[in-house]
Amino acid sequence: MKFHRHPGRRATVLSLIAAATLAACGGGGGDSSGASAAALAAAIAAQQAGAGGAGAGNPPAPPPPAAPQPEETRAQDSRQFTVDETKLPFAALSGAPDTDRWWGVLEGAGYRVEVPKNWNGMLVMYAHGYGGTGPVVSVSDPTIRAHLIAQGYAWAASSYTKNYYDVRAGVEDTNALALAFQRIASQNGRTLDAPRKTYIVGQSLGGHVAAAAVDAEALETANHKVRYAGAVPMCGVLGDIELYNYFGASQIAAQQLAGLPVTGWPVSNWNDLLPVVRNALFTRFPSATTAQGEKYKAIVKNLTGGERPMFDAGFAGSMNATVWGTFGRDGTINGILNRDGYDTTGIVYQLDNDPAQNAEEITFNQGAYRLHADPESNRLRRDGLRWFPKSNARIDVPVVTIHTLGDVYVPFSMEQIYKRRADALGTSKWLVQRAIRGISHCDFTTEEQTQAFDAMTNWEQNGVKPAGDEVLDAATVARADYGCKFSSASRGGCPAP
Ligand SMILES: [Ca+2]
Repeated sequence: MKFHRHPGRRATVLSLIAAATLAACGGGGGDSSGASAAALAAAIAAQQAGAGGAGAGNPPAPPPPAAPQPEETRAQDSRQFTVDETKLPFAALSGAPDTDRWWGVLEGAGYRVEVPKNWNGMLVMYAHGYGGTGPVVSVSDPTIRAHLIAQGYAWAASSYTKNYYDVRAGVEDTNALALAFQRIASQNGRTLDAPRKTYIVGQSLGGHVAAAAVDAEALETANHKVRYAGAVPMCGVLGDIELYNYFGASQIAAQQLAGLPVTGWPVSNWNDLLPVVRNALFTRFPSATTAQGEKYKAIVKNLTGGERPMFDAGFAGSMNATVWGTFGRDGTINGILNRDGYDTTGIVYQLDNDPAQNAEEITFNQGAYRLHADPESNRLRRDGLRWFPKSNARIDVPVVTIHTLGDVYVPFSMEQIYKRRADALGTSKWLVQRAIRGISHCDFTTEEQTQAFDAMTNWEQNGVKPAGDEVLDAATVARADYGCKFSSASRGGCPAP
């Protein structure tokens, strides 16, 4: 049992002070100057150690480690968030097994923990979705809470210390809570063993947190390190920055089809252009399109996963408006990055379902304004995870994902991108993906979620690899019954099994 798992916090404070000093001097904290400064410090330390003289029989003291080169800061670092502690207490579920329920604040994040009296020795961390940009952070209970405690699992959920799209905070604060599990139990008068296994499940941004938390890169770079035994990212942002590339590409396509092509980024007068672009593409937004709007719809279909069931309803629904709500922004993801992170250089716009490029598509692609991410925008950091953590698919534990087909906000293409990454790394044997016939974002039934969780745990505990869906074969994904295998029967629309 360790009570002192907080070295990262003190280091961060020191880094901020040092970074502020550097910024005042106009220094940017580049890698090369950092390396030379560290070398100089080491040389001075070695010289001092030598000058001090080693006593007879004593080996010379090793030089003290050089101070870490401070990182630059960004808008997100100076934003203040608070926990509303009156919202932390939570009640037992009626009809559920008897549990202990604890809540509090850990390192600036609110948390809830629930442990069955008859605990099975395993812990499930729940990572919540995007919490908006407000100043108060909130805890959410797992969507499969009843199932978890019925099975004897303990669960814990962090509010994260920060709102905005801060997956770095999500991973660090969720991991910090997992590491504090025994201590929290002890403080509440219950002595527990360390969890035999710790899993992580999450939705949307929390799906990104879950995928990033089981990635080898998190074990290498996070300040709070947790070795998870398995993960269930649901409706997750599994393509990390590719989600934002899709948002940028969508705005560029919409403007070009409306005859108001993007000529610079960000589009500072987007609010003026919005009604014109929208009216050029929709007779009723977002459910009825013009002829140009049909082309936009085809482009979005192909950017979000290709021809597939539920897409039409998803495009006509509120998630399309949510995507349009991101238009007009710059490439910093609201201050999560300092420099442009959007990149559309790899985007191929398709006006039809044929992967080949016809003459109209060639012209469209040649005319499309291209966003180029600054290579420094999301580089590895010296003080923890990347600002926009990667879901590289560098995995060696079971990962079972679910994703709705009609979601155009965090689209099904996230699953395809993640699968391609796993294929390229040879890690696909650890990945099972399930298509769900929902039309919105995260609109799963409880059954679809509990089945995915049970599939992952049965795989991890008993070696029984579960079935999943093929996500990359276009003909398979386009089938009318695609997604029927793992969608609840209550949804209807599928042939009887
Ligand atoms: Ca084509």
